Amino acid sequence: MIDFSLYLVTDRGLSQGRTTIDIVRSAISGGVTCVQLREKQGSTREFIAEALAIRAMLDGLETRIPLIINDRIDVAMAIGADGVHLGQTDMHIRDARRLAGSSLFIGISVESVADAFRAEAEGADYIGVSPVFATPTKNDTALPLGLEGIRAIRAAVSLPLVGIGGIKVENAAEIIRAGADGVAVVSAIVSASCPQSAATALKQRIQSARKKD
Ligand code: TZP
Ligand code: MG
Repeated sequence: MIDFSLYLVTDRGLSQGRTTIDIVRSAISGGVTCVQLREKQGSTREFIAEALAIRAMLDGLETRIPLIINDRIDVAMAIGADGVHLGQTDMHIRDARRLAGSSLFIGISVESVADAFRAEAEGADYIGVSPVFATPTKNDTALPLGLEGIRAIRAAVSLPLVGIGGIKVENAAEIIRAGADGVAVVSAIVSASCPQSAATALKQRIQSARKKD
């Protein structure tokens, strides 16, 4: 089972000139537990080359950190990733499952309770509640679901659940207290001057929110 506590989603456009692999390495040393490589530009070959480099870096670490590929099940399968993360307009989970069988964890972003029910019925392994808060990082999101959305989806399904969208150190604890198993962030880590310290601060909020359960 994947530890979704602090889930880093990459974005080269927000990396301020630093490489994705350096950001991922720094963020892991601060406590990131799971990494999603999200590449919206560039060729398939470039995506695969980057994914392989990150996979090799992760394989050299003492702690096993899972690598999940955004959107592209072909890339995920080609590089032996741990999983693929799909959106509501990507391949249906049942089709992804037909291709990947049990070789990949399959996650999906859900924008409503109905999406979450469907994801569970179709065999998703985890869901992302998307977006929890408004965010400038992604401009085609549904309306923010808020903490109420996390609570409603938590009550509806038993799948592991992460919140994504507008999550920062200041509001990370609320996401956990609303019932999420983890928080997924882009800019809070990718754009931070020190991704390691940003991850440490987030992780600390997540862990203390759990202790107060
Ligand atoms: N999916 C829903 S919101 C989002 C994605 C990829 C972007 C989240 O970015 P940030 O910077 O953590 O708000
Ligand atoms: Mg997608």
